[in-house]
Amino acid sequence: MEPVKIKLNPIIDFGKMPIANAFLTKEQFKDEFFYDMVLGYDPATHAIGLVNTVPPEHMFHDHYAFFSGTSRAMQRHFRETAEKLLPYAGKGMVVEIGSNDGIMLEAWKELGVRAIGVEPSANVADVSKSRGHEVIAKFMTPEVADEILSRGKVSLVFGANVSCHIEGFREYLECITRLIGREGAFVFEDPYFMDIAEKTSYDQIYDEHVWYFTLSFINAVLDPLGFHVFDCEHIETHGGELRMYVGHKDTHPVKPVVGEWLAKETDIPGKLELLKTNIIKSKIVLLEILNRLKKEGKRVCGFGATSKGVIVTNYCGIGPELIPFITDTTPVKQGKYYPGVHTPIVPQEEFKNVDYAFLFAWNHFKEIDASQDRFRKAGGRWITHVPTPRII
Ligand code: DWN
Repeated sequence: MEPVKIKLNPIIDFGKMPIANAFLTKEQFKDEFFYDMVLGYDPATHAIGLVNTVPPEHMFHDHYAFFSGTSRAMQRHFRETAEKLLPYAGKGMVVEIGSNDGIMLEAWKELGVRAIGVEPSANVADVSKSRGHEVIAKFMTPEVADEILSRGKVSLVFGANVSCHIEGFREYLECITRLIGREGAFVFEDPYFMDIAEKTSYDQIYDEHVWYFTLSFINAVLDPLGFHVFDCEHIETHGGELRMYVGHKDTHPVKPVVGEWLAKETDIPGKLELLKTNIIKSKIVLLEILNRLKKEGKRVCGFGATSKGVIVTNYCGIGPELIPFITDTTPVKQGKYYPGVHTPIVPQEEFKNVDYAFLFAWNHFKEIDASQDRFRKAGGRWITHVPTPRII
């Protein structure tokens, strides 16, 4: 069968955007890289993705700023996921694409399963290697697939928040289906477009996220390869994701739950149009809130210098005049400036003497709220923009 061809028609134009994980020093302001961020849709395959992509070397390199291990809840999540997927690990190896600092490789190690990480950002891969993990510090290519297969049989390939980053998605799936063959499984979890549309969480749209997945799209790409999604489950991480299980059509019958989720994916063009309208409304209301707090002389800061927050601040035009600083626990982000809007980022220890904190890390709300009792007790209030801008 012919491989799919994807042609994205522009739908939502966000204007110029910086690279979401490119935290800057003052000296770097003048050379900052911007691109036109436009979300597009292909009616033939239901692909939703960025019309203009950024070369991966600009985003994933030896100073990548996101370390998966920064959240306790995510550490727990990966441990529980490894336990859940243990039956798929079989007698072969597990391969994790985008293994970052080794948060999940550690879980496999504890479970006594041989796991190989594939991670192109050298600095995070080094953290993982220093913990004794087997990591190939490269992008996933046919050559890397050969290298892995030369090391042994693969039972399971796993990827969390990485598959949506890969521009050559069809070629990537070709590599993975070669790795797992007819018997193995590929399990991946990424932001689900239906959640983004429902929650107006437009801040999931940025340079690293080339694709916004639906089951309909994944099956369209897999079908000519002889594979399909045979199982899926909705998970709450990162604001709503779909975990999909891929296997060969002859060996993995489709479970009824897949049909149930597919049935929800109706009228994707209509949902994109509604998202477009809701994004504009969200910007207006959020700016009203922040301007009012400023007029009232309230002290406001940002909490969590996330990639997502870069989109909200740049799209809405929220600079240090409305949010003077952002706190974050990641050492490599501290002392730097937020892409595009150049808001200073400070250690979390400096999270004090504020009345309102904008939750850029809204996806970690439960963990953050539980850890910031003092802020709440002192009368502090959170601001969020998901699903609609409001003070909590
Ligand atoms: O897909 C991706 C996701 C999984 O991670 C990548 N493209 C990049 C990254 O996106 P993000 O930056 O939006 O991820 P998070 O997990 O929402 O980032 C949380 C940020 O907040 C980190 O910089 C750590 C920080 N944080 C904090 O300062 N205090 C987090 C917690 C829980 C805290 O208590």
